[in-house]
Amino acid sequence: MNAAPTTAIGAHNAKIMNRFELTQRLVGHLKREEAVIGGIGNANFDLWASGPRAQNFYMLGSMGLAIPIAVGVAIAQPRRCVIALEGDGSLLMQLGCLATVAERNLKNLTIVIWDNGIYQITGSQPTASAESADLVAIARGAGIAESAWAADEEDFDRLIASALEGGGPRFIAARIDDKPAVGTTERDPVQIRERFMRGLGARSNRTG
Ligand SMILES: Cc1ncc(C[n+]2csc(CCOP(=O)(O)OP(=O)(O)O)c2C)c(N)n1
Repeated sequence: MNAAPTTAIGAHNAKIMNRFELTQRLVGHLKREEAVIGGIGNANFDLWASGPRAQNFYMLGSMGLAIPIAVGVAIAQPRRCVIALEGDGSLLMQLGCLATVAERNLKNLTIVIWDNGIYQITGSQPTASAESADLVAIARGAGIAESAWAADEEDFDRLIASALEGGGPRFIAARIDDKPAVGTTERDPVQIRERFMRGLGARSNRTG
C-alpha cells in the first residue's frame, strides 16, 4: 500500500498554478510508457506542447470524455498506468464517470483535473467550481478515497509520483490560472488514434 496522498487543502486555499507548467512536471515523471489521455481543448493543447509521446491521446471535440476513454484503456491494459487530464467544465459535464471509476476500483488510473473555474476555451464563462462545487469532495463522494487538491507545485509532484506507484484510483485536482494554452494540437483524429494504438502496442507498425 502506498502512502496516502491525502492533503488537508480545500478547493479555495490551494495555490493557483499554471496548467502548462504542471503538465510539463507531470510528463517529466513518465518513465514507463504510461498512457495519457488529454481532454478537449486546453488540457490536450498543453499536453501536446509538452512534447511528443506515442502514448498520448488527444480528445478533440467532445467534453468529458478523457476519463471514460482512460477507463477503457486502464481496463484493457491493467499493467500500464493511465492518466486522464480534464478541465473542470468537462468533468462537470460527465460526473457519473467518477462513480464508475470508484466502482471498478482501477488501481492503474489517475485523474488530473485542471480547475480554472471557467469554460475558458469558449469565452471564460464561469463553471460551478468557481463558487460552489468542490471537485475533490465530489470525487470522494463518488467513492474515490484517494482524492486531493494539489496545494502547490511540489505537492502536485508528490501526488503524481505517488499515483504512478499504483494504488489507485487517484484523483488530483489543481487550481490553475487563466493563461491560454501554449500550443494547439494537430486536428487529425485518425493520426492521433493510430499513433496512440501503436504506442500502446495495440496495433502493429505496418501501414494500411
Ligand atoms: C458536449 C459539448 N458541449 C459543449 C462543447 C463546447 N465546448 C468545447 S470546450 C468547452 C469548455 C471546456 O471547459 P473546461 O473543460 O473547463 O476547459 P477549459 O476550456 O477551461 O480549459 C465547451 C463549452 C463541446 N465541445 N462539447
